[in-house]
Formats: sequence, C-alpha cells, structure tokens
Amino acid sequence: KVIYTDLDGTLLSPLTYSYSTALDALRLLKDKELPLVFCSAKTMGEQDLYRNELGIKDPFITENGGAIFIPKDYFRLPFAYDRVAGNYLVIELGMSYKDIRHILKKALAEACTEIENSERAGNIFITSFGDMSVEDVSRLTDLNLKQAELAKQREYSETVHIEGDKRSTNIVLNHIQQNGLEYSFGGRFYEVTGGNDKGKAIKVLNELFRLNFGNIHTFGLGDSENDYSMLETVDSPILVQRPGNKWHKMRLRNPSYVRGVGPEGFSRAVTDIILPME
Ligand code: 2M8
Ligand code: MG
Ligand code: MG
Repeated sequence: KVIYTDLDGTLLSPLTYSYSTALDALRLLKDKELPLVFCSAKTMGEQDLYRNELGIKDPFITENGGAIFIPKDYFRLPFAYDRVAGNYLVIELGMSYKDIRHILKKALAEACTEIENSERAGNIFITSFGDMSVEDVSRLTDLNLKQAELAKQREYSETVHIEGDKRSTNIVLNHIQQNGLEYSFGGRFYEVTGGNDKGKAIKVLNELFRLNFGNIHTFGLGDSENDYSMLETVDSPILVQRPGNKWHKMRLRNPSYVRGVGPEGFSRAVTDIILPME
C-alpha cells in the first residue's frame, strides 16, 4: 500500500494548518510502515518542515507535481535524476518559476487591457506571491511568518490570488491558458504552472515504487479541484469533507467520501478504509 495525500484541507485543517487530530492515524501508518507521500501545492521548504516535525521519510511531490523529491538511498533509480538538493534526488517535471513569472506577467497585462476595454467586466484585484512581502503572504494566507517565507520560495508554480467577478476572472484565466500556462484552484488560490499536475508526478513515482517493491495498491486523499488528477490516477480515491458538510464534486470511477474535515477526515480514511483493506 502506498498513500498519496494532499496537505491543505486534507492532512492539515483548512483554517489553522494543524495536523494534531491526525497524529493517532499517522502513528498507525508508521507502525505498519506504509509509505505516506505528500502531494501538494506546497513548496519543498514547507513540506520539509512538516516531514521533519512528523518524522516522515518517504518521497514527496511539490508544487502540484512540479517536482519529485526522493531521499537518497530510498530507491534504485532506473533513470537519471535532474539535480540534488540536500539529502534528496530531484526529478523535475515543471516549468521554472522564472519562466512562469515572465509569461504570467504578459498574460495578466493582456487580461487587464481586455477587462478595461470591456463594458461588462467588473473590477478585479490580482496578487501573486512573487510580488508580495513575507508579511503580506502571511496576512493573506494565515500562514505564520516562517511558513509564509517558505511558501514564497517557489520553484515550479506561482500562487495567484484573484478577487473579482466571474467574467473578469474568466478573462484572466483564459489569457493564462492562451499563453501556454495552466492553472488549478487549490481551495483559496490559483496555482499557475507550465502544465504539470499531481497525477503525472504520481505516475512516475508509482513506477519507481513498483520497480523497487513489486506490486502496489495506491490510495489518494484530497479535498479540492487540484486533487482531481491525483484521485483519478490512484487505485482508491478518497475525498475528505470540506467545511459546511460538503465534498468537492468531481467525476471519478470509484470515490470514497469520508466524514470529517481535514485531519479528521484523513484519520477516518486511515482507520476505516486504508488499514482494513486486504
Ligand atoms: C497555496 O496552496 C493552496 C493549496 O494547497 C491553494 O492554492 O489554495 C500555495 O501557495 C502553498 O504553497 C501555500 O502554503 C498555501 C497557503 O494557503 O497556498
Ligand atoms: Mg487541499
Ligand atoms: Mg494542496
């Protein structure tokens, strides 16, 4: 069994970024030595912090599939890695942050012109993490200053906050795509990438798990739109509850829905679905 999990709104609670109610479930996974692979929009630095706090030693996927970080000696790699970062071998799948920022700037300028010239599109307010100070990111996200600093250290995606009416927002999103970038909604923000997604990264990692450990059964846990490609790729997709007694709606073959928001849903998935499965 290999478990892929989203962080925000799944292992972490949506408002406080706390995993404390999942500690018992995490202990059960550790006792069974089941790999727990973080698969999130969060950066390498943000995820590394949580991995250290929780003593997790498995590979992880950053920035919506932008890169895969593999602890040295975890796997025999049948192909070359792209770079080394500390104790990790890195497989890069995403476009560089610099290139994304450059193209995004052009796309946003085009979108603003179209919105200004349109009578029906209303006012819009757009901010990107790269243009904000650590303090601004912290205020906007409720991350603490250390976490906000790590969230700003992006390598393969830009986080964009859009406040505006539907028509203006769609103009912005269209220009992002017309310029060859992709976006997905992570619950609060739009994550802009060069087209990587969680599912593509999981396919690469599944190959490595199979090659090294034989047959595997994969689980995926998520709560929002940017988890779709992950949930579609795994054998057992699990949706955790969102605030307000609802689950994100998406077209999946065999989804399970667990009660409990964030870490409480995560825990239920572990005890009611993952551990009991033969
Ligand atoms: C962004 O990610 C969330 C989903 O995980 C989102 O898009 O709503 C990223 O910038 C991430 O690095 C950051 O920690 C998070 C803070 O809410 O927002
Ligand atoms: Mg989430
Ligand atoms: Mg996420």
